[in-house]
Amino acid sequence: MSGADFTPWPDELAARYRQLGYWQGQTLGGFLRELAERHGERPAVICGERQWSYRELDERADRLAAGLHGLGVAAGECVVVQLPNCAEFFALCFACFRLGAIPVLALPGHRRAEISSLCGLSAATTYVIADQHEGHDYRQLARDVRRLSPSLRHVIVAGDAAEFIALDTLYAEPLALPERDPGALALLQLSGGSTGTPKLIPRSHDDYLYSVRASADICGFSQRTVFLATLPVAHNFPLSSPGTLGTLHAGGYIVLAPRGDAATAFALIDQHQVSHVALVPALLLLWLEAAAREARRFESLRLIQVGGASLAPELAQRVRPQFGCALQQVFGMAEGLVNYTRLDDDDERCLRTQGRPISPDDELRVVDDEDRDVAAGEAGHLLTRGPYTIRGYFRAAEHNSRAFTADGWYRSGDRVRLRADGYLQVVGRAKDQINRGGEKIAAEEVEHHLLSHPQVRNAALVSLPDRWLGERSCAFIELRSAAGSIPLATQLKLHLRSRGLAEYKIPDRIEFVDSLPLTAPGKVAKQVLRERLLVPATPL
Ligand code: OOB
Repeated sequence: MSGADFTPWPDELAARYRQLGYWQGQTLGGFLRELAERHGERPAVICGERQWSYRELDERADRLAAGLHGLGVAAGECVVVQLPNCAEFFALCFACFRLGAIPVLALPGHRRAEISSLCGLSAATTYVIADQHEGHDYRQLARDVRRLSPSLRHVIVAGDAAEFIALDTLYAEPLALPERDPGALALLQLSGGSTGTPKLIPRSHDDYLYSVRASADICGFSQRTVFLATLPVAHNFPLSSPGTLGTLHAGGYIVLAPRGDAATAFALIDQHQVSHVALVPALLLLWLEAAAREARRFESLRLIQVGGASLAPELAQRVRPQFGCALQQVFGMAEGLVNYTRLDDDDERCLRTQGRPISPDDELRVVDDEDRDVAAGEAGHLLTRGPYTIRGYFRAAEHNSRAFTADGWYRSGDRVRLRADGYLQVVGRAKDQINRGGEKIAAEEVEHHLLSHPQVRNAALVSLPDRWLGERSCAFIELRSAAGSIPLATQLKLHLRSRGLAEYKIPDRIEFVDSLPLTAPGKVAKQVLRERLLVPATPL
């Protein structure tokens, strides 16, 4: 990888992070090797009827690395991984780590628009999918993506491969592969984003593993931890905060849920005596309602972590009475910084704050619109730097000059209050993004797709408060002259789907307006639009 791909930390800080033991000089491939030596036959991953021990996962990673090598996948090449919660996800990611190939962690909900733009940005040579999941046939998606992505050479399928390569046929005799550089790029996470095109987040072995180890310690993960992965495992929260990797680090085991709904999850909790789970607030709400209906007890649960979107204190306070376990709030970002309430925090902190950072070396600033520090305890924009927060997005020099300050602070786009006790409260968001039940939608990306419709003159996507998801999306549309056929809301949605946009990005509501309100510099006044949505509609 060249310097332009991956902005390094300044040398003196890198030296400090090593000296303090945050960066331990281990690769993710080496991490699994060490765990397999320590935990051998203990279970590591449970996926439906299948159970893989640490030794088996380690061996599968070696054999898949050899298979990928045999296909011609080389160190430094990007591999777009779009798998549901299944054991193969782990075998494949660790195979990439050992080979030095870079997994690009796509979400199962992504479709042609997202995957082809990830392939373009990363020049991926390989795309890994499941045959089908939740009624969607990913092989059809792969056919479309392949047409649009000249760099793609291989499509690998877990399950029935059709004309592609079956993942199961790739297991080969292990090879002696060279050790990778722990400071090098290990994986690319997806940014929630606020711009027209997705951004990739380059994480190194050293920095990612630090966040995993430190998170597992903070969250009390141990050999007794049984972690239920309900959110898509490619997401940073269930992957590393402490998530599945933190569970492996602690010597516990992962139970993979194919989906997050209460019926599926509750059955798995009973069956495997699950102790830890990570949820977004929208899922917590569904679980609370289902548990209350069924008057359920959850003897094995020790900790429910909730993060990814704002958690209302009213919801937070229902956790212990309903589930009989502790609640931990998690405020994190795939770019790095993760904050946790601590296991011994009092109720006030657990219910009303979003925790404090992992590391003593996480630096936080809260600033006004001119980057001046606000008075202590006042709300402002959160900027951060630290041992596991990136210094720049992948191949995005121009965007980096806006998303980071000249001295390397990441502009999170979140508005927070930093309390005297060091705890953060998230009070809002300045970035142009909709947080739909934890799924992030970059407004500009959807607006660009809407503008591609011949009848749309201007479009603005804003958030709409929602009891179940926290926020939904509403598109305000200004049409071109009445000449020609006027599209209906459903036609605009069809238009977006035909462009291959993920379903969660399709606007929940569409409002046609004569003209969009503008601010003085001529930008759409989104605050005015959001306020309009709060005024009850006048009956006709
Ligand atoms: C997590 O990561 P991303 O990259 O999907 O999204 C990050 C953004 C944050 O900048 C913030 O806007 C929002 O999601 N967010 C929260 C929150 N946790 C994340 N907003 C309010 N309250 C919270 N507790 O979402 C993520 C990554 C690692 C751990 C946990 C979440």
